Amino acid sequence: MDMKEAIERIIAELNGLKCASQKEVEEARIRFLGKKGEVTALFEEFRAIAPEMKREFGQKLNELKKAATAKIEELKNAAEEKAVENAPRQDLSMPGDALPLGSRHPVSIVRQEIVDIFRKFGYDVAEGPEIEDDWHVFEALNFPPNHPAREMQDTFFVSNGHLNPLLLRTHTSSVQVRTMETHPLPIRVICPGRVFRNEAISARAHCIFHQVEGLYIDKNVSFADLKQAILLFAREMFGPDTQIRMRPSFFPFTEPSAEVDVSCNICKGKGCNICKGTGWLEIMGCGMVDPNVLKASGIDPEVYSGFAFGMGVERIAMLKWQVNDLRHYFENDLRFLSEFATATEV
Ligand code: 2NM
Repeated sequence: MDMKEAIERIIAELNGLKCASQKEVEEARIRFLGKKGEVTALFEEFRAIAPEMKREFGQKLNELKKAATAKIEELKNAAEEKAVENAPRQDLSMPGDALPLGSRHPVSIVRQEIVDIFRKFGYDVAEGPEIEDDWHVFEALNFPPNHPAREMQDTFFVSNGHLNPLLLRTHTSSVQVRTMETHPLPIRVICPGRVFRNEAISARAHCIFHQVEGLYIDKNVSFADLKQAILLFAREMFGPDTQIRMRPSFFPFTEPSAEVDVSCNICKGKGCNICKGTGWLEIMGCGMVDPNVLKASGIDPEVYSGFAFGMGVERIAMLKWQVNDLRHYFENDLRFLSEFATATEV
């Protein structure tokens, strides 16, 4: 067949070419323009034709290749559009992918649990400033002038060289002083909050941690009331079989003072490595509010008495989940924090 005829035949075929699918377009491309395709074959033949014909056919062949490429491209686009049109429709009413929600921090979970228990007992929540003065943190709480907590190495001072320096509260008792100064009696408050102490960071101590302190002042409040309140709290927090015991202790703001232990809920009192073989876990300090503290806030200790207690939230959280290093609570490692995610929060 001569080349002219072949070119015309291919042009006619290309003009009439129809493809029903992307697959058919690809087959047509291979048929005309592939390595062994018809157009490619003509280029092979072209090498052998007489030199005086090269000019004419060279031009024609180039045009043919251009036309074939354009046609295949056109068919390819059309088939692609059709494929998209025929693809199964997206259901635009489907709900989107849920964004991953964070979860509550374990310290927040435990603080809320403690607060909820005392709210159930009728306590109100009181909050106050983290930056305080000497009066509300020490003086009104019966700390003697030379008490070590008042030293630079124990307390963070915000300003220095002033007559009345500002400092970061070392306990939330300062909030209770503010409550006693302003609130009508009787008082029943719970004070959750962040506190600051200049301590070396270790598995058991941190310079920032969280406390919940409680205060109850009325006529005829006794140590028996304190014991009962703490026993009820311990059973709500650690389970109905929980026992408590009190050991004599000392705090400047209470007299008498005690340290409270709960029976170890891991070994049921038999002794394990959490309770160090003792069967008991220390959870808080407490005592009867010192008459000097009541007086400093304008409450008559001849008429009123009260009890107070304080606990470290991180410490309770460590007992609850058997976490052996306090520093986990401050590192914000998601592998740790996501352990505490509840089903609805994941
Ligand atoms: C504790 C232990 C014992 C306490 C005392 C007071 C206040 F303001 F009434 F004097 N608030 N909190 C207290 C007593 C705190 O924490 C270990």
